[in-house]
Amino acid sequence: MNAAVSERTEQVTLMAEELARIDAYWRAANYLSVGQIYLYDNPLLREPLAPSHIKPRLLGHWGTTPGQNFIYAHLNRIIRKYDLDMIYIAGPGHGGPALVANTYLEGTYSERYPEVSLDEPGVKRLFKQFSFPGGIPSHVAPETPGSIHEGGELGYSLSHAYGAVFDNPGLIAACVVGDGEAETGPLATSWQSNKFLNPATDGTVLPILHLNGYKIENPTVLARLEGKEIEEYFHACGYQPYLVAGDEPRSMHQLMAGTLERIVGEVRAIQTEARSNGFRQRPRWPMIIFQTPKGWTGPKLVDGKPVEGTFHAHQVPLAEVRSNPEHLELLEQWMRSYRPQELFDESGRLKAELQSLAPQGARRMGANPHANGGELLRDLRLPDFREYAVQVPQPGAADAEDTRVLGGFLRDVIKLNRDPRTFRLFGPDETNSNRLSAVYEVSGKQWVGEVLPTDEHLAREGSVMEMLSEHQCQGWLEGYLLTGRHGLFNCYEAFIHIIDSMFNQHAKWLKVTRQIRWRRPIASLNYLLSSHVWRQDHNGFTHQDPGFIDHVVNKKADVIRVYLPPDANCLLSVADHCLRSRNYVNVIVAGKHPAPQWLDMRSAIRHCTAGIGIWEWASTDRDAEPDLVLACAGDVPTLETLAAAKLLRGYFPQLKVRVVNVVDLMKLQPPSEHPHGLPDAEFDALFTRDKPIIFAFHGYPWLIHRLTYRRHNHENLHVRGYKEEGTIVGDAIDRLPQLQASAAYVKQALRDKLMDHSEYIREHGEDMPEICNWRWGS
Ligand SMILES: Cc1ncc(C[n+]2csc(CCOP(=O)(O)OP(=O)(O)O)c2C)c(N)n1
Ligand SMILES: [Mg+2]
Repeated sequence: MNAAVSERTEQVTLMAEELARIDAYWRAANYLSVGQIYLYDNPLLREPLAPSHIKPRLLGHWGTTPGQNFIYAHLNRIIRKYDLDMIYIAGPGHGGPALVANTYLEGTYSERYPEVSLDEPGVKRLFKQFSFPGGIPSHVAPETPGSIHEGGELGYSLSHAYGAVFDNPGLIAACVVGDGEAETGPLATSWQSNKFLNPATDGTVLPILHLNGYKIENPTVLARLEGKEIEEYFHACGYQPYLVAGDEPRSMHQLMAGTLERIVGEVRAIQTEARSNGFRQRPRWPMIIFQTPKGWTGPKLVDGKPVEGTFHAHQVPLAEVRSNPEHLELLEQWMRSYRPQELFDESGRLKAELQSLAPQGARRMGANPHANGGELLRDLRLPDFREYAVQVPQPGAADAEDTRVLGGFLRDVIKLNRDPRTFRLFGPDETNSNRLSAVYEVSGKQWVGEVLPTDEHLAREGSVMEMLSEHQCQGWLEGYLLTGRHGLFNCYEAFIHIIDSMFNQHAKWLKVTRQIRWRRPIASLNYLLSSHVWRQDHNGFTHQDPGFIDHVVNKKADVIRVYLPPDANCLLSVADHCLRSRNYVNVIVAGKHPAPQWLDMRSAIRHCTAGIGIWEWASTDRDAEPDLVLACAGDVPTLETLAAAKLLRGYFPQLKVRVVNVVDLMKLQPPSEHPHGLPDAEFDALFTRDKPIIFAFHGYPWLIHRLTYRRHNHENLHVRGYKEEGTIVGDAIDRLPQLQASAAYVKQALRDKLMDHSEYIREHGEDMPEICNWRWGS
């Protein structure tokens, strides 16, 4: 890249003394970073380096680290100067040593972990623990003070940053984006977040593209753009890019300091304008293209090969320090090049004149409460969900669209939590399609791009966030939750798979934070999956996949919950519960089509509180042992099960059938596996120890087997899942020997009915009237 991206004046921002101090601070961070990667002992190099001072296994990523240390030191300066409320998001989270070093230098690390003290034994401990058994991860992690972003899986930094600043007008999220990271799909789309950021009511993101030229062993696409392409690219994305490029520390300090001053001025001007005169137009937010050598200040040549400024600097530039004296010598030279004796005092503590470069108290990026969102979290103000109840005088006597009913509740959740706004609804352009449109009665979709008169429900400021990127919705929501707010992601069931991996990472984050005492619980990540698999025939095969539940259930039981409310009142009860919960991922699967309603609100609350139960009104085994258990989970399987129960009643009046409905899927697991699990005795009481069970399930059948394989009656369990051929009644007959004699006629009638039905559908394009108009009570 050779274009100067934005005109730069050669001004002097830093006086010589300040420049020397900020450079020393940077050197201290670099020294502590290299120490973490290599040293087991002799942390301040008080004696010549020997192989015994080196860790047996060398791990860590040097390449990104010096650049991030440089950025952090300069952000500290600008925070202090302008009293900024800023958090730091490390996209290349493999630069763990940088964040650990900086939070240690500013004092937050030792506050969180007193054993890593601010003296020589503390430095030794800091080094040893890094990527060491029983120590800390090599990446920025939940353990790292000041982080809301793991960064191990690249791609989500900028979405997290934007999520963090929505409705946080005073906050700036400085977000370092790796130039390799920038090639991922999620990151590439996240530049567009600026089309959704309101300068009056939201905070700011300062993207800093870390253009160090390389990934693991390839150049990066952005680093090899030509001419003005990179400038034009970011300009077209709506930013004002500033280039900070070079490798000579003195001029780079001046350039970075000057650029940051200018950017703070621009951000303030944008915000003041929008906050005093109202929103006029989408601002052109500044960003930095930070072009420095990968592994800057590290070894230039190793074994005759260039390292600094090449992909060879990505991880551990000197790999054989213990066995190769030349490498050991190079490491010692490298570490001494930072002149540790000028940086740390006799006790091993950062010298006082350098300590004063860090911001104070909660302004330190490692101590900013936004990065430990639970500290700021307040309960939502929730309306009484009972007031949205569908009147159900008898089971099946009313019809409703479940998600539309929920929409009324969510509308009022939005209304009650608008000032300040602490709740947002996210979705990839499906909020209306998922029938949550009542929310638009009180709030629009936030959008700061051009608006045409024919557009609907767009607003400069609103609680609904829609962009056609599941990654973006997920990333925004995570950032919003991690900074102490609440939200819900509504999505088509089939396409939620797109963020499988992001879900994994968030679930891992939650799991780890449970073990970290200073991390306060955050609001749960709530998914509402609608437009589900059973009602997508018109959209076709692409829109059908219930496998997200299987994926979610793979995760640690203490962080995941899966709910399949069978009707609207149950959905209301479940949603209310999920919005109150903390530190979970809640998956709710619900229908949006008109469907019979089964439970009045009182019964729904009882049923959902228990999570599983017998539906007495649908069962015929009251005064005797059941011959058969019909179980169901999911709205359509519930409907099919009830239809089967009714048919069986007609065909075999003497048969004792028990209907069990499952709302909380985790009830099926033993309590040793999941805290919601039913004790074995209760499970046996519901499902019997020896009677056939036919379980109609929303998703793939093997999930139910997986959850119940340790239960007593598992060998009698037959699960009918998604896309199963045949009928529940047919299955029942096959499993009840006492019916065999009379069953042949019934089976034949069923077979004929199925044939008539498929013929009818092919002819008319919809179900037969007797199916459409079927009612439980009639
Ligand atoms: C999604 C994802 N794919 C692959 C990797 C493996 N990986 C770790 S670091 C890295 C290179 C990152 O390059 P860049 O973002 O430019 O960071 P930097 O150069 O600052 O180290 C890759 C591919 C990953 N962590 N995440
Ligand atoms: Mg890179």
